[in-house]
Amino acid sequence: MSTATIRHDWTLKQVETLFTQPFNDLMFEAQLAHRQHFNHNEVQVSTLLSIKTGACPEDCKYCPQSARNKTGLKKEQLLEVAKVIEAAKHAKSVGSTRFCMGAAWSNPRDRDMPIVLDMVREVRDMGMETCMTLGMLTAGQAQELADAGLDYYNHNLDTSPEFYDQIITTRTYQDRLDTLTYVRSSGMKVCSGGILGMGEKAKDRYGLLMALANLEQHPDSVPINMLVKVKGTPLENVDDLDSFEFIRIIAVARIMMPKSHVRLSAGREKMNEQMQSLCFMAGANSIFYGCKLLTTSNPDESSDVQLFKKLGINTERTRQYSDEAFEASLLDQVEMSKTSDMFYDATT
Ligand code: SAM
Ligand code: DTB
Ligand code: SF4
Repeated sequence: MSTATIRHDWTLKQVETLFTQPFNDLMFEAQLAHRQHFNHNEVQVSTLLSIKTGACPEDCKYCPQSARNKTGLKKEQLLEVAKVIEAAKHAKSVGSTRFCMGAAWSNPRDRDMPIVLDMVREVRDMGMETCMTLGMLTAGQAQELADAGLDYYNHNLDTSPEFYDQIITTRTYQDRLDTLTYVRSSGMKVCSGGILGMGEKAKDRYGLLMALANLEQHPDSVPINMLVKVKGTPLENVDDLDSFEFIRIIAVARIMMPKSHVRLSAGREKMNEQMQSLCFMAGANSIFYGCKLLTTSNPDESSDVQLFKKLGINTERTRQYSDEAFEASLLDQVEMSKTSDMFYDATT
């Protein structure tokens, strides 16, 4: 089987065969696929901001922001646009190229839309790529976001269709697929992945990857989260997933969706440098960068910069904006490198 073929007809058996082969063979196959489509020493970096925190009506069992989970999280209304811009400026100044704004909503209400659309326009005008995750969308809302210039919409399938109702009951798998259809039809790029380590079986992990890879078009970006176990959520005491199972899933995702960015997402704080490096070898080529995810912590920028330096990894630059915007952002990064040992390779 050619390693980097774009396919949408994966069967469970085929995914299992990929997954269960000897580790070195799997890693080799994933590297071949990765090198066919990407600069394998480049990682894309995105920074997250929670623009509306907590009190979410959905019942996602993993989530610290569900109103049903007593996690002691301080809730916050939708942030002012100025606060969002301040955070985006900081993210840009430390070398991030994409700013992802997340809201603890089932779906945005019509009265929220003008505010989030302003956020999109202003962050975009700063020369950063934009991403939002606001819950389910209507076709009309997806089009409004696309028209405002939103580059990516994140909406995860989270797990397999079979395991899904043990994790969320307040909306269906089909609801999620519908939102992904609206996002794709609006012209935005799709970011969709899931969470591992929620007590699912191996076949559920294969099922998640099948559901993603068998979409009409692969998601452009595939976040693979390791569950962050938050006290007060129903999953706080679930057993840890073996690290090699996680790395193998990254490798299988890389092979099944060879042209997509695979993001090593939540859970990096609990992973040592060696584990993260194996994930990059397996084909992960994107991370969340910055000391906070939405409500939980993430490794700080300097430890990521140090790890990238050890591995000879550069951050991927934004290619879609004008040379002027890119030069400005590059200058920011070079300036940073003088003061904080930032590693960006200005020659690439
Ligand atoms: N409320 C919107 C939604 O669910 O579509 C957007 C924000 S929600 C927090 C985005 C994603 O974060 C979820 O789909 C889930 O995959 C991930 N997530 C939430 N809590 C997590 C946790 N404790 N560990 C890992 N990933 C988590
Ligand atoms: C995704 O797949 N992971 C991010 C982002 N998309 C929005 C969120 C992770 C959240 C982890 C728990 C928290 O910080 O609240
Ligand atoms: Fe709400 Fe999103 Fe958390 Fe589910 S994952 S409870 S929808 S914020």
